[in-house]
Amino acid sequence: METLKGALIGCGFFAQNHMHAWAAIDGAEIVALCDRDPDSLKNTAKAFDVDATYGDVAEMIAAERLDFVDIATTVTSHRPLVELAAAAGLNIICQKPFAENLDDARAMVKSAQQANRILMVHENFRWQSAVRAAISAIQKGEIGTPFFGRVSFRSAYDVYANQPYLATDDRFIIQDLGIHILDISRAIFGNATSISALINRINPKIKGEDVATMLLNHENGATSVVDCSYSTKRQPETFPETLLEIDGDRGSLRLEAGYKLIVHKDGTDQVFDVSPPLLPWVERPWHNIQESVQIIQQHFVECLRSGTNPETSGDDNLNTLALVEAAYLSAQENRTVKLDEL
Ligand code: NAD
Ligand code: 89V
Repeated sequence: METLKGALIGCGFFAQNHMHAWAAIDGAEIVALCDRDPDSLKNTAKAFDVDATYGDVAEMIAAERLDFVDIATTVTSHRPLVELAAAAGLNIICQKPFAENLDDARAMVKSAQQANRILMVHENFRWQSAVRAAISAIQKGEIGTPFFGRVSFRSAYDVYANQPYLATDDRFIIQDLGIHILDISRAIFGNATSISALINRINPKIKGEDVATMLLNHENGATSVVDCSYSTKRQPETFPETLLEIDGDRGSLRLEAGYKLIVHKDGTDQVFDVSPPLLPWVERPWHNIQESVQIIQQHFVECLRSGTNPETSGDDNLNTLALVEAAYLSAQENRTVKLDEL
């Protein structure tokens, strides 16, 4: 089988993880890099031994024979880059947040559909092995039908050091991190019909909100609370773990700090260590997220090979993005927002 050829667009902080993961994945290779910043481009090309480098995406697409592009730029560039790649007949994996707003996201999905190409969002938190273990226990019916969940991410880790835009953008925690946690809630309970959100800014040095508490009503009647904070000083510092408490009609499940999964059923607890493996290229505490990058990119390659729609496709991600938009609207207008308003 021929190796799929891809190009990375955006060689910044997080793209280094993409490159390590691509190097570990069979059946696909990154043959070209693009970044507007010459230093990032040069350093990434050197670190991963890629010869073909470009400062302009259109030039790269015209010059290279590619099967896919991996878009690892920040959100403002996602729509033009996705549309350019789709128009060139390329498959696309695009980082989250997928788009700045729902109209852009819908247009991006349409562009890939019209080109008959696969468009996947790099929505990787639901692919973390610990989260996946919890989701699969629930899907296997271990706790019966889930009716309540708390999906929680609370930390005071200094995320601004590596990603300075998180401190200066108007929107912060829901758009950057809450988007993952809302997506995990969707992976467990399915789509939501309404959301109520409260937001706060505790850290005076940043522009956006760093605390969000959201209440979701799901189509299947379940309720979930999705709570996120980057101003929670605690021991142990759990960055970047998502903690879960899920109640079902036959039992309950908890994913606790330290990747401890507890399934309670028939009156007893079963305890599992679901710590992510330490891949050769990862670094604590990011190893959890880094492993999920490799898993999601592997899923993308499998979808390209089989021609199937990815689990976290652009189309699917419209529902996660809608929750983000609805949460901001809810917080702004201090009311419950129905998803069908958007
Ligand atoms: P970054 O600013 O470090 O890197 C982005 C790079 O893209 C920069 O080098 C910039 O020069 C380049 N770029 C921007 N527009 C371009 C264009 N049109 N053409 C070519 N190059 C362009 O950003 P980052 O922190 O690496 O974040 C990138 C994305 O990854 C963001 O959307 C962020 O939310 C996401 N992210 C995801 C995770 C995750 O777990 N899924 C974690 C961290 C960051
Ligand atoms: O995963 C992310 O999207 C990152 C972080 C973990 C810092 O929130 O931006």
